Amino acid sequence: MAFSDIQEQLRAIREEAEAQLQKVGDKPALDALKLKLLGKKGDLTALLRSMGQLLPEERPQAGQMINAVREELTGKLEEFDAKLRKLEQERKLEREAIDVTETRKRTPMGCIHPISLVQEELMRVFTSMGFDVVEGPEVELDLYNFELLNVPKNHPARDAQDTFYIEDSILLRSQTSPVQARTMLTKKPPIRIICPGRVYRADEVDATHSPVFHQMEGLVIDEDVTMADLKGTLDAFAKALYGEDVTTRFRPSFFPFTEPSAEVDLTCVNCHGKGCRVCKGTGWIEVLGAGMVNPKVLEMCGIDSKRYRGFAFGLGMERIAMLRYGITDMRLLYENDVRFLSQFRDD
Ligand code: 2NM
Repeated sequence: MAFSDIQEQLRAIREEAEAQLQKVGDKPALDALKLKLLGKKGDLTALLRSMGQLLPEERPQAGQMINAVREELTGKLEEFDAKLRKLEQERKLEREAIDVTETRKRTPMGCIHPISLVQEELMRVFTSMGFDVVEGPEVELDLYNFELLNVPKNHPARDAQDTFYIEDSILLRSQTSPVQARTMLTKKPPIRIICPGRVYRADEVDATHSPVFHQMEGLVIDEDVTMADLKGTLDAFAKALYGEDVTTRFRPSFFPFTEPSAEVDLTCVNCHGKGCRVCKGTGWIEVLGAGMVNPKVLEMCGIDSKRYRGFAFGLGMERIAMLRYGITDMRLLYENDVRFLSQFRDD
């Protein structure tokens, strides 16, 4: 081994390195080349070991030359490594690119059930008049559903033919008034509440009946509350819901929990009173029951009937929804056919 051999081999290593580097396409190939050139068992290390065969005075210069090549190659490999990393980063950005202007199919949105729409609107109208919304249990005691509301023991409504009993004195509420009885027992007047919710009656399903339906009942108790306040409240409600030309008509009726009692008609919202098929030519449609709370009910619920009186009313939300949206069969409200429900979207 002569000095010129070292020179020749260094030239060959550099040439080989240059050629191999051209072929490197990824990090593993680069690492392999690095090992081959600069590793412990690599070409340059082997050359360094062979220096023992040189004359002692040749060794320092040969060592310098080998180290210079090592540095040069190290630099080149590092440069190439940086280039590879930059390339990989660019590829990654390209792969992950998101076109923010791309238009996509819209996610189908649900919509609000017509009964919920009606409940929301009724709550909006009555809360704006100062009523609070109160809810209560659907599984009730006979005490709150009937007894405290002055419904006598022999009344047909209490019959298992009409009401779902769970046990002797436990039932599915047939109206939302038990919530009002509970409120009277626990709160001091003045009371101004509406109670919306689900109620249960043993009815066969048809176009106008369902064993489960939705009511909203209202109750006002204060000193000096009169039938005129009831009439004014329901008139305001009718106008808020259907417009200024709609009013109410009271017809005498009977409920055990109110005295006097009335059935309340609204100006037909379809023909505005002229007479049509919806109102059967009368110009009026029955929508509410109402009356002055029976003093017996006030007393049983712990309210002094000498000092306080009250009015109450109740309506079926299905009926309001059917009138509002021109639905002629109540079953549509419970079948949850998307073709029906999707007509009530408000977007
Ligand atoms: C109606 C009709 C008339 C009513 C009465 C009461 C209570 F709890 F105060 F006695 N709540 N709701 C009432 C009165 C309900 O629904 C047709």
